[in-house]
Amino acid sequence: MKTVYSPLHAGHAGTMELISGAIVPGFEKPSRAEIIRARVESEKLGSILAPEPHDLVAAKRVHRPDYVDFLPTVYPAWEASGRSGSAIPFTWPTRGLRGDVLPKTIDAQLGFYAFDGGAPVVKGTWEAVKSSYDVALTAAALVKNGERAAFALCRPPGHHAGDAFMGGYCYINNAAVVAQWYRDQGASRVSILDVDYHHGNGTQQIFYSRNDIQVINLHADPATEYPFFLGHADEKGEGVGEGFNLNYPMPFGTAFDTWSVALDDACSKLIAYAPDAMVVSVGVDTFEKDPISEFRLTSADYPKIGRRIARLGLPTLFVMEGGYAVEEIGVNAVGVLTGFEEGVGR
Ligand code: OKP
Ligand code: ZN
Repeated sequence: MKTVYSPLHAGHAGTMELISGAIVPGFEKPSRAEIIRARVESEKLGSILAPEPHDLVAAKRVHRPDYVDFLPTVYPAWEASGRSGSAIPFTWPTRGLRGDVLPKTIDAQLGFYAFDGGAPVVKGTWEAVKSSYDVALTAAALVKNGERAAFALCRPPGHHAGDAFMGGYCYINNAAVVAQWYRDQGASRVSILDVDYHHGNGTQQIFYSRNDIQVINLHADPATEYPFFLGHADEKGEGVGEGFNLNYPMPFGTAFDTWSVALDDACSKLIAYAPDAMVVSVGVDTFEKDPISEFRLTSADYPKIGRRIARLGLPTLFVMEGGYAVEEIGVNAVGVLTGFEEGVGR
């Protein structure tokens, strides 16, 4: 399959994050995408294409327009207020506070448009976020135009970003953008299968009251894992969307024997929905050696995930999300894709 990749991701670099009571270099770093790209080449997965530039119309189909317009202004406003490095919020409009009045200073606006302090903005962030969005839409067009599958090597990731908030390394929700884009291009139904270790709270929130986009998440139980405040099994969608959101929370220590049972069940629900196309939010932070995660998948398991997804027989767009064991991220992410190709071939 073809891969779409942009070097512009690399400007989103030198980020800092708060974890375990300390400010440390960000785990979501440029080498992640470079190692995956190198593995795509060495495994001869297929050609690597540059993205076509897109306007922000498709982003505004899933995100609030004021949020999308805010993103490119963040770093200039941060610099204009005399700061450098990582722009990070420290106050959020939680229960009991006003979430409906846009404040006037950049620090406050960052909190207004975020659900946590985990999406730092540095000088090159917007250009990287925009390139990640272009990568996703360009890869989606490949599938729309007849490719069985394509790989959007997105960085930064997107699945924690909701209609009007960033967080958890995410700014624009690439998977949500392309699912909506497929609908706008004429697909009747689209499924999003999110296999990242973390619950894709942004994707769930964006489509929660929709029956034309099915959202399925396999992830660590939010009772004990980030993003903590969404992703429970009883969240099934609302209104006409009821029954079209499916969550499979699993405990720390989950290995492929248990995880794959959830995947099989998810696949049966996906087939029953009969979508015209599917989007896979592919994170490989379920890996046993991931530095911020607690599942126990091995490198040998990732091709099995790809083979299982291939058996669904659907036009498939893989959108890169998480994975922080940088040394093995290429083997694991591309393992899903080569497994898929094997599954298609048989
Ligand atoms: C993104 B993706 C706060 C520590 C919390 C955030 C993890 C985001 C994961 N700085 N960690 O789903 O792989
Ligand atoms: Zn993750």
